[in-house]
Amino acid sequence: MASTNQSPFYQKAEQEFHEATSDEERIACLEIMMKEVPKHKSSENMRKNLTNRYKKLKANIIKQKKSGKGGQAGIKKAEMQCILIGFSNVGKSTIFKTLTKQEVKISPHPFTTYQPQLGTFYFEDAPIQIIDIPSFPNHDKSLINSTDTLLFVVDNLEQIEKAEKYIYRTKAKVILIYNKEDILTESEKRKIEANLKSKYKKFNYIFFSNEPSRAKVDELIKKIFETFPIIRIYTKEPKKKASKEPMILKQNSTFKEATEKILKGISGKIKRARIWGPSSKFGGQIIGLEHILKDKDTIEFQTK
Ligand SMILES: Nc1nc2c(ncn2[C@@H]2O[C@H](COP(=O)(O)OP(=O)(O)O)[C@@H](O)[C@H]2O)c(=O)[nH]1
Ligand SMILES: [Mg+2]
Repeated sequence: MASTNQSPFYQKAEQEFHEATSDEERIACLEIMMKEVPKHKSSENMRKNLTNRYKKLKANIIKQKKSGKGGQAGIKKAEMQCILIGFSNVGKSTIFKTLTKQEVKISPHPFTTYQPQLGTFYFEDAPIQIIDIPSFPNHDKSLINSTDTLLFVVDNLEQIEKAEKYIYRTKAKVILIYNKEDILTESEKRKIEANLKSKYKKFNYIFFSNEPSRAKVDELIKKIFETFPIIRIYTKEPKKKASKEPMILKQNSTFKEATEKILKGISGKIKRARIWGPSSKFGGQIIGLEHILKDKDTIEFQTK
């Protein structure tokens, strides 16, 4: 396909098409190319060619979905997962980089993020997975519908309603990140805040920017952590210190469930178990298998 005389967007999309590693990515590139290619007669063949490729790829994806692939294909979902969503150029990839300290492709080109980018950040000692996915309308629907928490990034209020059709089906919790706080005047910010508090009451929101203070980053991470219905449980061996990394369990899990997560079948072999922390009456209290755990408990047990 001759790409000389094409727009810079076309050329960039074409280059990214050739470097693409997934059909989703190729489709996103082709969509830009189809939009950018001139509509006059001399490029008719080129348009046909693009449309044919596009249709083939779409058909491929539908076939894959039917055969049970799809969902979080290729992604090992962590116990706590959040996904950055929003329109292009609102600053999603920049937030990804702020949180994970990991490089991603950031550019003023509107469709830079084709493929989900995976990263991790920590709340205290608990790892949280974050994914940067393509912007609306090229977002990954199955990821949005299957994740725990959506980080919905906007840089103006109109985007909230425009995005409604993309997220209304999800069961995930949503945090609204009003980004680019740095370019807002105090009075603009006050107006936005008033709107968020009246019209968009349902959203848990935070203002953010590409140069956030440490306190701001911590505030965002805490907000995200609080959306997950989980508890962190530390384990220890008698006379030793507790584990550094907690195990992550669903809220209201029992001691039995915690031990089973460590090793299947082990709960039947427990001789004596003790607990420290929020669910204990006193440090070192002896508990039974059905004891309900709380966030930040430490458990210790001996087996027969
Ligand atoms: N002023 C300002 N610009 C930002 C901010 N965050 C990102 N940008 C710029 O917005 C553009 C798009 O950012 P990017 O993270 O790639 O957006 P994405 O398309 O949502 O992933 C880039 O030029 C960034 O430098 C911010 O907080 N303030
Ligand atoms: Mg991006």
